[in-house]
Order: sequence, then C-alpha cells, then structure tokens
Amino acid sequence: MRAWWLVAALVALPAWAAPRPLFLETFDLGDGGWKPFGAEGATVTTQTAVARQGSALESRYRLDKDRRLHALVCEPKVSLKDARSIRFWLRTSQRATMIVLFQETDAGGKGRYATMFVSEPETWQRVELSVDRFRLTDDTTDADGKLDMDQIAGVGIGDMSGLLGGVQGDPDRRLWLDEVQVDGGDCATAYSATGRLPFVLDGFEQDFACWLPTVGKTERDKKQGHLVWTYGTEQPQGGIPGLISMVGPLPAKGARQLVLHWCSKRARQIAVLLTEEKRGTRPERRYYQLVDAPVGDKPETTALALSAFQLDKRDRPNDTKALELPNVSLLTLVDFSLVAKQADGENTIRLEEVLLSAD
Ligand SMILES: [Ca+2]
Ligand SMILES: [Ca+2]
Repeated sequence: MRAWWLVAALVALPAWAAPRPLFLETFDLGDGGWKPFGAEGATVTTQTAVARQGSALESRYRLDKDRRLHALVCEPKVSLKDARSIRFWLRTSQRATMIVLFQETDAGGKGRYATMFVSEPETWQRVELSVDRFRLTDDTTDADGKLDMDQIAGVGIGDMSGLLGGVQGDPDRRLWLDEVQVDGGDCATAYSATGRLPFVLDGFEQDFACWLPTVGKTERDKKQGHLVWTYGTEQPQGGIPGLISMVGPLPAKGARQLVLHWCSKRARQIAVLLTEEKRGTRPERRYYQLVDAPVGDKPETTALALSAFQLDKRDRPNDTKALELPNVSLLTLVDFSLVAKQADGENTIRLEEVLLSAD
C-alpha cells in the first residue's frame, strides 16, 4: 500500500509544480494576435532586446489626461474551462498600476472581470494571479454575476496608472510581456485552494504587490515576506493617506473576522475600511473600524469582528444596512491619526498576512 502512495505522490508532484497550460503565448513566433486597446497611437511589436525567453512583446504608449489606460488584449481562441490561474512575466519602464482582465462572451453574460497589482519600474516580475481574485468591473453587467472561465472571449493586461490620481512621471511609457499562461493549477495569490475559510487575502509571498498606496511607497521585504508601506505627512490629491487592495468575491457565509498580522513603527490609529461597491441602484457604502496598530517591527495579530464594522453614515444618515461581504470590492487601511492631525512625521507599516476566518 505504501508503494501505491509513493507512486501517487510522484505522479501528483510534477502536475502541481508545472500545471499543463490551457493557453500559452511565448511571443517567440510573433505577437500572437495581441493588440493595443485604449491609448491612441500605441505600438505593439515583438523583439529580443528585452525578453525573458526568446522574444517578448513590447508596447510603446503615452498616458495623459485624455488617455488614461493602455491595455494589450487577445482572444484566447481555446476554452479556459477549469482555469484557476493566469501567470506571465511583465516589465514596465515606470512604476505602474496594472489591471488584468477577462472578458466574457455574450453567452457568458458580457461581464468584464478584473484585478490589479503594482509593477515596479525596470524589473521583470513574475505575476501569478488566481482567478478567484477577479471581480466584475463596475461599468459592465453579467446575467449570472460570476466569472465563467469556459466563456472567455478576451484576455487583457494593461497599465491603468492614469485612472488613479493621474499620470506621474514621463507620460511616454513602455511595457514588455512574455510567457503568458492560463492553467488549472493553484498559485500563491489564491484566497483558498478549497473555497472554504480561512481566505488568505494576502500572504505577501508573491513577487509583486496587490496593494496601492495613495501616499508614500510600498516595498517588498522578501526575506521576511512582508509588504512595507512607508509614508510621510503629504496629503494625496483628493484622497486619504491609505493603502488599497481590490478584492474578489468573498464568502457569503461563515466569515466572522478579518485578521491582520501587522505592525506600525509609530503608534497610529488605523481605520480599516471595507467598501461595498456601487452596483445598479445600490450605492457605494463604507464600513470601518478604528484600531490601534501594534507598535514595533515585529508583526502581531489583530482580529476584527466583521459584526463590529460600522457604516459610515456621513452621506446617508438614515442608512442602516448591515455589511454584506460579497459586495465588498476594496479593503483599505487609512492612517486615521494623520487624517485627524493627531500624528506627524514619517511612519512605516508592515503587513505579513491578511485573512478572513470563521473565528
Ligand atoms: Ca518569449
Ligand atoms: Ca458570467
């Protein structure tokens, strides 16, 4: 019997380590039909000067106040049924807020599903995104409200830096793409391999960050497996000093608390916000808790009961709707001490893990 288990383990291991791609584009034999979308006048070529393996796709484009998004899109022309992850190598000439999209066919409901991450400048990053992170965009609708991977008509990878707080730095940008793969294997960014709690919203194990700072900068502490957010007292344009993460569909049942493994260099009160997306006639609603971040360099655990999140009633004083987790599209940490002018100077917040659990 033991020998049987051994054989099973040996057979299973390579399948886990290198899942067979449902879709693979190496760009070694051409552009694979990838086309620019958004920024007018953008070019797409294959070249070998900047590539991971063989040749890679290069796109030159300009982002400004009129052209805020530039994406590369393709029709996969194969069924992506059973897909669980999309992986690719990406390099951008500047720090960029990137969006990844799956477009359903008309039969699939016409939904466009998206997730986002940050690309660091002039470095090849291996990006691996689980399909459970993808969320229906607020400008599209879907009859069944779920991402149907067997009905995908288009895949897109784009620079959306112009949509959030305007374009910073040189408006003339370049991005390079190589080895795009969609497969049925799991990856580190999956919320839950089984679909059950706990949902690991981020374990910060991957080579890129899914959190956008509205002020300051984020860095990855690869040795510790932390995301490190450092910011001063500068005020972002029209916003709040925060760190934002877009989240995919979260479980409707069973989740009772949001757990943060984190610490703050200085004593700061942090507002943890769960934002319910606007959808149809349902308005955007923000739910919050104020919490003292653990002080120091070593992350500690803070468990926040979901039932204790309060509705921000500034816009709708008579609103009493309770938090509904599946509607939550954004998780944001805001330095409330800074907003309330009760603190000054630079601060650093470290995140080690963020998860949703039953208790
Ligand atoms: Ca290649
Ligand atoms: Ca659908």
